[in-house]
Amino acid sequence: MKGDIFDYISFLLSVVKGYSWKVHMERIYLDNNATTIVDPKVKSAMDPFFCDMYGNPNSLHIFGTETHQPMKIAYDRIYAGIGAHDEDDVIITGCATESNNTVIKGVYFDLLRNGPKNHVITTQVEHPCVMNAFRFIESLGVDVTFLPMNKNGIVTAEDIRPHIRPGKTALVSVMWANNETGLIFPMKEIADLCREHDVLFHTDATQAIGKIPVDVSKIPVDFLTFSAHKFHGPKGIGGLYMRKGLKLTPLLHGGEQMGGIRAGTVNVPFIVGMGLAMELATNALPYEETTVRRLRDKLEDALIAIPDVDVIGDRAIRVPNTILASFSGVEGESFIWDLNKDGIAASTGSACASESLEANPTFTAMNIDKELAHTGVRFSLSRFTTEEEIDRTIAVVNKTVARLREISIRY
Ligand code: C6P
Repeated sequence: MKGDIFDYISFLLSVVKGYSWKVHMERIYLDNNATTIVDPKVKSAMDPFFCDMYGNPNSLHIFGTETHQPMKIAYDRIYAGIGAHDEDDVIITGCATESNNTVIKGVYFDLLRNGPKNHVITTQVEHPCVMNAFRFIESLGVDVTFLPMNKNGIVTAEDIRPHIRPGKTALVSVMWANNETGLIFPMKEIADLCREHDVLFHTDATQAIGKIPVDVSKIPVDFLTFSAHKFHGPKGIGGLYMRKGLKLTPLLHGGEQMGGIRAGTVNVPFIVGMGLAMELATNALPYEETTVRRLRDKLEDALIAIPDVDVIGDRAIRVPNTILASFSGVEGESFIWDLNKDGIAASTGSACASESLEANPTFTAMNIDKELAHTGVRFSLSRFTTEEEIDRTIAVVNKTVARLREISIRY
């Protein structure tokens, strides 16, 4: 009861605070690698499937069958967005986390648990949903190689090659683009290397889709995973691409949905939303490459003009929207907090590690000084970011860094 009253008072305070803040300040969202705004066109396209066309597509009556055509359009858009062939499979899941777990645990059950193969390779900068799934299968007896980054902050095929154990390595898993640095890994050469050695190749493309072209007809990956909310679709829906002929033991057993690989009633509104979001994101790639990149570079140039600020990774091999910078003497959390007070949302790195006080693991994997690792801040733009927002961010960042350095004992 007492708790309820406190909850209620704090709710009222937050409403009042939030309201006055909104009245006085334009908010600027530069945390698009954590999640993105749903494109209003996507939201409108989803709307009819909540209260009008709400049937279960597996039902035989009109309520079910009227969802088939919109679902087909959505599937076509998803297949086209990643260059999938009709005979490949795209399994719809709840998020990239689920897709990645399905691949890693599926490969464990199918190839590693009883077979002669007992080894997999991944990197030290994968998202926790990949990293922890690998740690889990490691605890079950699989040998997992976690590769460190080279001097450019990535791993190449040549870095991977010596670790492949003929007849023993079942899977290589390397993300397409890193969520914190934005660095792009050389997919084509890694995929070719895996082919050459008859090793399955999985890539987590969550941060690549909508930022750079992702085309599985040109790059022979076996499994590719993604999440709609990273490209202006809704949260709570993702996908798993599987090359033609591949099968996986499912994570969720149940009905025959998704060919039995992912049971559970199909989420029609979200599939429709993800389909349109994928199409819009693919169509907007030239805009990402020009305008978003120009705005990102403008912000980046302003950051590196501040003394003792470094940006991680060569911008030529980064997705066009991301900057991870270290600000010597400025503790990352304090910086984020001050930006937030000025209405600017950035992050110290991956949103799901935001409560950890450990040094950023990506910095650690890149061998960056421990002290600097606590000063990392990620700015991630989107096609909804405006020039005015970037100009205001530059002014606020300059003011904030100067203020925090004045009171810093480390600078
Ligand atoms: N990264 C970030 O702030 P879900 O939550 O399942 O939709 O996506 C997980 C995920 C998987 N792979 C990569 C490369 C990701 O970046 C993410 C989400 C966010 O960096 C939230 S932790």
